[in-house]
Order: sequence, then C-alpha cells, then structure tokens
Amino acid sequence: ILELMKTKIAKLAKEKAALKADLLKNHGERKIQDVTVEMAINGARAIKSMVTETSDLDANKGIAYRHLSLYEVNTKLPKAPGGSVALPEGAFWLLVTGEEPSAEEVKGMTEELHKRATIPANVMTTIDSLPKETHPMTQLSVAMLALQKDSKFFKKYQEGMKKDDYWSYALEDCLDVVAKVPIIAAKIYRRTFHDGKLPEYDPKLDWAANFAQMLGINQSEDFKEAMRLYLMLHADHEGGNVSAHATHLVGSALSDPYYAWAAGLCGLAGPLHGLANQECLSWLLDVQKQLGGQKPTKDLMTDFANKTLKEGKVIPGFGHAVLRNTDPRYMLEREFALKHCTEDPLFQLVDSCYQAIPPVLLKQGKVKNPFPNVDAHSGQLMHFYNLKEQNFYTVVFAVSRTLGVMAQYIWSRAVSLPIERPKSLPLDELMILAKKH
Ligand code: AMX
Repeated sequence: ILELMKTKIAKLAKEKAALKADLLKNHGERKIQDVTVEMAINGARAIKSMVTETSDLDANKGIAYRHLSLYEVNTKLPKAPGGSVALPEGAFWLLVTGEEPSAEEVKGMTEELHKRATIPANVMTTIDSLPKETHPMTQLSVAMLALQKDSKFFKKYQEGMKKDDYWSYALEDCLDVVAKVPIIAAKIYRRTFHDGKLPEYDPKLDWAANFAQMLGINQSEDFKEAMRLYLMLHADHEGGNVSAHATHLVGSALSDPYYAWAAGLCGLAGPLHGLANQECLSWLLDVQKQLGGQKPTKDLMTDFANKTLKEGKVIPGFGHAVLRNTDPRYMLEREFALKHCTEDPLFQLVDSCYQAIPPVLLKQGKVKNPFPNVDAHSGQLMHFYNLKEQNFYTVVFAVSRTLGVMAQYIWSRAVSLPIERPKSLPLDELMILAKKH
C-alpha cells in the first residue's frame, strides 16, 4: 500500500508543482489582499499568507478535507464492518493522496499502520520517568521528542538526501507517528489515571478502535464507533490554527516531523486552543451540579446563559473565530448522540443549550457567531463512554490532529514550501507606516 500511496502523491505533487510554478512566474506580483494595521496587531487573523493543501475552512460550511465537506467524508468514506462512521485512516488517506480511498485502500492503510505500531523501549522508559502529575499533554510532547531518535527524515538529511526525496522520507516518519501516537496516548492515560497496565495492541482492530480498547475503560462497539467519529472529525482544520501553524513553521526549517509535531503539541496544549474542550465539559458539569437534578429546560438554560453573560464570562462551546454557522463537527456529533445516548442527562443538557443559547447570544448582539462549536459536544460523548478525566481530552484531540498535521507536513515538503519568515515590526514603526499610507 505504501508504494500505491507514493505513486498517488508523486502524481499529484507534479501537478501541484506546476501550479505553484505558474502562480509564482505569472501571478507572483498579483495583489490578493490589503494588510491593515489591525491585522498586523491582532494575530495575523485572516491574512492570506500560507499554503495548506489538505483542508480549507469555509465560514458557513465548515472544514473541507480536500474539497469534501465533513458530511461527505462521513458518507462516502469506508466504514468499519457494521459501522456507520467513516474510518479516520480513510480520512488520512484522503488528506495525503487527495483521493477518496476504496475499502481495499483503507484496509491497506490500517495494515500499514499496524506494521509501524511498535514503541521503542526507551520511549516507554522516558514516559515512565515523568512524575504522574505531569500534564498528559506534557507527557505526549516529551514522548514525541523521545521518538525523534528514529526519524528517517533526519537520518537521510544527514546523509545528504536530494530535495526531491524529502517528501517520501517525511511520509515514512509521518506514518510512523500516526501509527504510534494512539499507543503512546493510551500509555499516558493508563499510567496517569489508572493502574499503569496497558491493554495489548490488537492488530485485528482499526486504528481508532484499537485506541479506544487500549484506554481500557470501555470495550463496547459503540465507544469504538464514537472514537472513530471523534478522530475523523478533528483530523484537520486548515494551516493557520496554532498547532498546525506551529508544526508547519518548525517543519519549514526542515526539522523532522517529530520535532515539528512536538512544537505543535505544545501549542495545542494552550487554553485558547486545544484545552477549550476540557473547559466546555467543566462548564456543563458545573451547570448540571447547580441544576441539582432539575430538568434542563430551555427556559432554565436561557436564565443560566444570561447569568453567565452578566458575570462577564463567555459561554464555552459557542462562537468561533472563523465559522459563522453551527460547526458541522458539532452537528455530526449531535447526530451520533441522537442515535446512541439520548437518555444521558448530560446529552439532555447539551441539547437544551443548543436550543437556548444561540438566541441569548444573538440578543446580546456582539458575538459574530452565536452557534455551537465542536467543543460544546465532544466532552459529553467522551464522558458518556466513561472517559471522564478532562485533563486527558486534549490528548485525544492530539491523536486525531496528528492525521492532519502529518498530512500537511508531507505536502509542505512535496510542494517544496520554503522556510517561513514573516516580517515583524515594532509598534512605533507600525505607527510611522500607518501615517505614511
Ligand atoms: N459567550 C459570550 N461572549 C462571547 C462568546 C461566547 N461564547 N463568543 C464571543 N463572545 C464575545 C467576545 O468575547 C467578544 O466580546 P468583546 O468585544 O467584549 O471582547 C465579542 O463577543 C466578539 O467576539 P467574536 O468576534 O464573535 O469572537 P472571537 O473571534 O473574538 O473569538 C472564540 C472566538 C471562540 C474565542 C469566542 O467565541 C469564545 O470565547 N467562545 C467561547 C469559548 C470556546 O468555545 N472556545 C472554543 C473554540 C473552538 C475551538 O477553536 N476549539
């Protein structure tokens, strides 16, 4: 399957290289946007200054993996036997090759990952040497760097590999990272929150199902399916978000995929990024406690939302920096929950928030997007299937996002994107420029 994958990437890379050359030669001087002082100060928001091949975020339709919406990905891509959710390794194939995989190709992909799913003893020892109270994201970042010793990209670079070969060794490393990350995540989970015993890896299972069973808390088929959904939905979200951008930036120095993703993981650990999902669940659990057994009616939730706003707080799980509609990832999780866990009191609370909060935020008038984002639902699903340790949620997100950032890394090398080096300015220089224009 690896050779087939390489053939597909090579073919697409040739087309993309021609497109890039045409853009640079014939349109290189063309203006695509004005950059304002506000953009320069406020986090480069909306400045079109990066190339990411794998996915594209539309404010209304949400993320598309290679031009396919998440609904299309979920409908069209192969499922596990008896399952109804697209397999995340199929999404990875789509992100990497640009093509919808056949069932046979996804099976091949799963097998390829099984072959690479061994963790060197030194990496396990490194993880075990960390105090158990170390945040799971710190443990994961440390483990990523411990794995770097075996980077094929790094080794080949030292030996003087040709530029044209960068992407194929990047692919080797990226496949290794994708294969190993769920095992490492499960290892971190077991040692941090349980007895440290790691269930055996089961090569008969797919990538996500294996991760679900290695957590050792719920062996049901439904949990495996929920994990497939979660890992498929969070796989990629363009190149400008903190973790993807950090990975891309570090990779642009030709640091190998391990170094690059370790940097990205540190960004994902931030409360304004990957940690938001854990905060959402905390808020829901707190509301549930305050409700003290009362049914979460729309009226009660409206009062609750108004109270939160009056206290000057944001309502977690609502709003988005880019999206201007309900996050499709939220809707797909909601569809799943409607099939599997309508009796869960926490789902009933999430459902009531879905009905009550957008009108409250709309009335308040300043929020650009009053609708829920994915984080308003993910925690409920994990919690329902007995994954209750909120400190671990960002690691689950990281397992999924590994697919996207690794696909992006491969493509940054395949289209030879150069080292990234935006121009920065001190504020007084910005004032001089602002007055000049
Ligand atoms: N509750 C209350 N107020 C909100 C709000 C919410 N959920 N979302 C936005 N606002 C407020 C902002 O704080 C801002 O107020 P200000 O002018 O007084 O500073 C105003 O509405 C305008 O904000 P915006 O342009 O609509 O949003 P943004 O791009 O600045 O921020 C986000 C986006 C996600 C940080 C924000 O909506 C928010 O804080 N949401 C709640 C936290 C959350 O759900 N985070 C997860 C995001 C999903 C993800 O990326 N993982």
